Amino acid sequence: MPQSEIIYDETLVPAYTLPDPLVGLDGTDVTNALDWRERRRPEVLRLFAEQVYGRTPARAVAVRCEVTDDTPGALNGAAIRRQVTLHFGDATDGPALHLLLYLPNNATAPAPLFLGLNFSGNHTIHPDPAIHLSTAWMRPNPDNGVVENRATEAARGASASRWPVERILERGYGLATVYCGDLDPDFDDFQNGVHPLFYAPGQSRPAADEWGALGAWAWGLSRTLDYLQTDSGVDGSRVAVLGHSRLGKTALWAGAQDERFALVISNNSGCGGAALSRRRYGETVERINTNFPHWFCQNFHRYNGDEDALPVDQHLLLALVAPRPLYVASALEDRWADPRGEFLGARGASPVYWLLGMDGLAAQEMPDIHQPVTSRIGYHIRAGGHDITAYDWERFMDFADRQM
Ligand code: GTR
Repeated sequence: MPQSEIIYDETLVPAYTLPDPLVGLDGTDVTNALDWRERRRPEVLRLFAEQVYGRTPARAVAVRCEVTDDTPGALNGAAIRRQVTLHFGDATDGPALHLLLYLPNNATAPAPLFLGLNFSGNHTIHPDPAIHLSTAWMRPNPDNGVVENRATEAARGASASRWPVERILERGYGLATVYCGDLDPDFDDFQNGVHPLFYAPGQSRPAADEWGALGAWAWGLSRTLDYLQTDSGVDGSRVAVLGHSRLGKTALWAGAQDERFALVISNNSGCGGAALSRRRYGETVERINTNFPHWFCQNFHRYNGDEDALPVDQHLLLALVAPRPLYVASALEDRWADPRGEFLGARGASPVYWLLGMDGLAAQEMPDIHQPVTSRIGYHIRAGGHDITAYDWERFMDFADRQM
């Protein structure tokens, strides 16, 4: 069936009814915090697991942490740099996740920090020559110094504009990052990364309700947090998880499942992230499942062109963060990610925050550009396109100063 035209006109957004966060599947109202916590929250979490992202395996695997670098006075004295490899499973050649951590050098107490996945390896976030050059599979990208699926020295610092490391340290935060491809290379196969660690004998792909790539990436964020909570330089009770675009969808799913994350930040996460699927504005469920068949679980493909049949919508994903602080950031020209749908997703999560005694998103209408809203659910829309910029980071840090 041919896909319909891309909707970029608000008047063409179809009428829709969102699932009520405070009405259970059985039709009964959720009237108090305990009922949300013990009944509706687990139900919503299960629906996202079974129908959208796929279930995350409950079984623990062995994790061995190997510190490969521990350098005070890095970045001209601004940082302590640590690099730690997390080896998963018992095999010596099993999957490994490489963590890069910068902490303020002059900290007098364990630092709060931001944790985010990166798209192309730790060495792309800063030109610091001591960052280990990733040897993992990369999508070929001549502009990013990736030749034949491998990073080259030319890739160092290629994404530095997205990671204002010195500024983060100056504001008293640490930064931790890992490459998503260490957990699952971003293509449709499921033969590498962490999925095979959890296969039953004879299994070679996740079942219809089991995790896709986003699920594995989110799992890796939680394993990274396991490590961070053991690092004496880190305040493990103040770790914010953030991500841009596909990695913003992932940050939301990680923050929804793992309540140890103290703050959850979505940057331009769009379809399958903060944006409401039922609006069908810009990227739709069918388009995302067609272009990226491995991101979500197979069950999610049932909703291609049939968003109204979803038992959830993305406001409910955001509601799973409650009562913790949540920040949603949009960009004006990023129409593919549906900025208005992201705002409405955030607003739609508010009733759960109210029930839990918090303000939700303190804006009825979408604010103008560069007018951040800083209630318990924060929101801004900035000028420009699909990216994560210094402006976004400053707002995230302002919000963390206030809410975390
Ligand atoms: C796009 C995709 C978006 C977003 C983006 C990204 O191609 O359609 O959902 O995830 O990639 O991750 O940069």
